[in-house]
Amino acid sequence: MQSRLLLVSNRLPVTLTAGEGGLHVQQSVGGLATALLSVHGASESRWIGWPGLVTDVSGAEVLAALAPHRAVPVPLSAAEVKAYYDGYCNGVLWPLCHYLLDKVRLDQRDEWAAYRAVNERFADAVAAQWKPGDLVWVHDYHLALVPALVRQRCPGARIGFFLHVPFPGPEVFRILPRRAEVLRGILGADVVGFHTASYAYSFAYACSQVLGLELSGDVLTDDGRPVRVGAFPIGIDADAFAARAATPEVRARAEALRLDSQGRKLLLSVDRFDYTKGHVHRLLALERLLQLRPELKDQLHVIQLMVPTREQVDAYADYRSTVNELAGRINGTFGSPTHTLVHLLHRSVEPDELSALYAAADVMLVTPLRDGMNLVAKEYVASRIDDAGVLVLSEFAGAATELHEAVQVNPYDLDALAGAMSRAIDMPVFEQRLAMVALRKTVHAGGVAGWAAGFIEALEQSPEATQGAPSIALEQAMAIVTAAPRLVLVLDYDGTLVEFSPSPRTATPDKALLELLTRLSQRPGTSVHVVSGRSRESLEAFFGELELGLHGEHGLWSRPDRKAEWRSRSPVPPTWLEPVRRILERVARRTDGALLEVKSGGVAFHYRATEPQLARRRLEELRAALEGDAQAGEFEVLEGRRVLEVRPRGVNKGAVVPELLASAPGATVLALGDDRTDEALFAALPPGAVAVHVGSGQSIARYRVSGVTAARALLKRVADTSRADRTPPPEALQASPSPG
Ligand code: ADQ
Repeated sequence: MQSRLLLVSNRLPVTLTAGEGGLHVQQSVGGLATALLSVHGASESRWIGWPGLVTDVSGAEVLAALAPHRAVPVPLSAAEVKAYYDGYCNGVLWPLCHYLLDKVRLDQRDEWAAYRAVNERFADAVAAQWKPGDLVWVHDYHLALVPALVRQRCPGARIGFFLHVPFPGPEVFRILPRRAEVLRGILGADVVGFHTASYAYSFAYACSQVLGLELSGDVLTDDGRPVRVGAFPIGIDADAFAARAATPEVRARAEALRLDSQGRKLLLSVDRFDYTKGHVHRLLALERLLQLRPELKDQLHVIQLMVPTREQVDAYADYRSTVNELAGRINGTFGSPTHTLVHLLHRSVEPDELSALYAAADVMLVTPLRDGMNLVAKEYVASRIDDAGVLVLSEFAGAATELHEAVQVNPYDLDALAGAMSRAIDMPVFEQRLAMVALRKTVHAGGVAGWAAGFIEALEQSPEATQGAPSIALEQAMAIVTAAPRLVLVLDYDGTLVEFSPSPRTATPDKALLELLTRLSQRPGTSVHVVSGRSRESLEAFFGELELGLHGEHGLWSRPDRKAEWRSRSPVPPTWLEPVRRILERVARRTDGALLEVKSGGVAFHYRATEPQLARRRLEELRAALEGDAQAGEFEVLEGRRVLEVRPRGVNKGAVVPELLASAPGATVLALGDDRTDEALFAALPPGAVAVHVGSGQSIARYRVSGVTAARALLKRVADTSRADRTPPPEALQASPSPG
């Protein structure tokens, strides 16, 4: 790997504790630490995170303890840990991402403030380490704001973000009061990774619903900046697990565990002691199984190994007593003085002991209510070098998308869960082997090193951040524009001057835009025209008071200057409007998120907030319904950005250009637009005009800027420069461009 990697996660791979005789260093437990250690160990990376200490320890002492691990500490106070970590991360985001809505505490103002402040602190720490060429890889829901905050501090950085937990369906995610900020934070990254394609899709869909962003292929475009969204399923170091399972020590210990079980089947579960992991449902299902098959009470031995976690969060304390009570009830009902059926072990174990438990377990119960991936399932499979044992796996763990041969089950369905346990207990050896051989193949094929390499490769290939950096050719063209004695600006509105928002109704001009347009209109020798698909009423409401030329409904209506009356270029309403409106309305009524905009001479079907697959189906339906009439008749159907427009044939934005030129003979023209409807405008421009496409995608315009921010920056330069301040260099004048 050539670039240096800056790993950023809430916890460092090692946890420091202050004790007698100084600091103690321990390896951190959990899926994220386990996975990233292999990446960190193998490369010249730095790991930025919280070392787990809240007591006062001198900076130098902490740095010395962390230096051998190439770890850079982000200090947190006890109050911050309470508000940021316990409060917002684990009181809001964690249960929300796991669909446990009764545990989500949404009204958390102070906790949110702490979350933001801590994310800022992490971003500062990254910026202090970052050198050009370094890759920044931010991990998990604790640090969702960090990608955007790092981009502000290091605009040229390549930033990746990986979410280790599920991204919930947008209907669930949208209840989060800070949803827009969280999405915007993540979107600061160039590549956003998830464990499954379905989480990636949910994220993209939430971005479209909440922010009005578009997904094309696997790329979301945010203000012209591409953000790649993809599935990168995490794996484990399967060879290492297999090798450990083969050592004499582990074999002997596994044998001892089997002997301890006295011929009974060992049912094992290993998880952090977290309410998402499904301990309660698992015990309830076990109880049900024992009620249905009482003979099993002497044939089973159940071990639940549970690493304590997040004990400061209230929901976890209640959970512990529920689990303890349930296990007690089962033991009281089905155990005997000589046999304790369920053993609850609240602790972490050493790797060899874990391997031996995996190797000895006849049935592995991995039944979380929701889990991003779940590494334990994969670790169990990799440890079964004897090809025996049965994995019972929740459908709601990300691992279920890969481990098809497991006994998959809905953990909320207690009958089904009891049934799955029963099937696993009875599974004949040949069937176990058939499944385990296939599972081992899958787990060995998708290792943790490949996961990290795949993500880093995607990050390295992501396009350079070009925000706000116009090309040299555009710089030269702008020299001509700003020096021109007479200038005509022709500007599209949505997607050019303002960002797309979920509904066209909310995309109103902000104060900064109104000021910019006012300054441009007051610039000597300059006339400014807004040419938009919007109705003349909207344009009048937005800009009626400004000295602008306004052109609505793609040039059907024009008000060339503030004093002029609106006039139309073709008769309104056209005869086809009502029947076409009825067709579109019928479809819009059946399409969540769709919105009909009826104008005087046409109608637009907006589907910005519609679920993408549904939108695709509805568009096919509309095209089929309108196609015949469109070909024969007086209207045409045009697809813009998340909108289908039906409008009079021959009326397009290009129609306004001849009149603008006639009113300002010899003027230089600067035109900006982002949409397919702006292509007609660009095509009608005279030679020498400067046409600028805003955003990605194809265009006949010769120049391009990345998005709305860059488009506004360009216009601001025009406003800031009058002819007197700036004379173009002679070579720039010679390179007089024409729209291509
Ligand atoms: P976790 O919720 O921590 O991870 P998981 O993926 O199962 O869940 O990883 C747990 C890790 O801790 C495993 O490596 C396991 O061996 C270890 N572990 C658990 N109990 C232990 C014990 N008692 N003693 C020793 N070790 C123990 C989060 C997400 C997951 C996602 C990972 C990685 O919640 O869905 O798979 O990150 O992305």
